[in-house]
Amino acid sequence: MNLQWNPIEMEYKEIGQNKKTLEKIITGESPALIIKNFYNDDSCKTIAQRIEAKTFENNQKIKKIGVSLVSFISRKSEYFIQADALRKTICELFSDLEDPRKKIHNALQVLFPEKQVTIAVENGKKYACGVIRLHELGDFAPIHRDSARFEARSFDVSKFPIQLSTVLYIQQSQKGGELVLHKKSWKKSDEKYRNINFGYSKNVISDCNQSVKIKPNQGDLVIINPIYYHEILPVRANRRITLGLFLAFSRHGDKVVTWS
Ligand SMILES: O=C(O)CCC(=O)C(=O)O
Repeated sequence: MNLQWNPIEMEYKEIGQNKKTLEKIITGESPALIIKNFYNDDSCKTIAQRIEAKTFENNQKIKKIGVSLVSFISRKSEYFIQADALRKTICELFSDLEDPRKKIHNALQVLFPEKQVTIAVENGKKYACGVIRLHELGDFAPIHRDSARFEARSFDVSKFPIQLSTVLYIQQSQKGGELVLHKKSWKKSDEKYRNINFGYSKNVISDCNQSVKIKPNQGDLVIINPIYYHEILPVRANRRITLGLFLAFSRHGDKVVTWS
């Protein structure tokens, strides 16, 4: 039996030959699927420069561009208003470039040929599509898990039993900022370990005997099962920039829906 818990790596051009691989991420047999060279390096640099310019324009630190559902758990109508309000801002970052969100949708369509992949819609309202997260020097994300099924019960996306997370690395920090994946999935009784602000105390993984640290390159796309605990180690050099998008589906349903 293979006791190693290692990520699976493949080149972007190979995804069509590896449709079954995602199953290993869903079941937790493997911690992550890393699709190497998914998005063009020069386009990543252009997006990073546009974000840099934006920060100066605003003359303030921005940690996020776009809308993330988790910030609107109890403010559903506000979520949809903000999702619409920020669509243009996100689109502008990708103007004249291949839209990485479309590329992610196309890749998912290859991985789920029997389903239709679309941005989630609820009562005619479109969910947000993609959130850009900036981690500056010293920033980190504590141990956490993502579960719309548990956290976002008033939203339709919570009805899908299987949720995955895609992360595109637009800029990688030269030092630190690794993603650590723990081989332990969330259960309700873990809520006692929850931090007041965000994430969980280290005690939540005290019975976890396998963790893996990954540091994908700029342009790589990573797919994880976010019900498994994960964390981002402190950034020790330049800014780390990612684009995140969730997807969810049911085994026998005909749809894969995405949102952020
Ligand atoms: O940025 C990463 O590497 C992982 C993102 C993450 O922790 C999350 O989306 O919950």
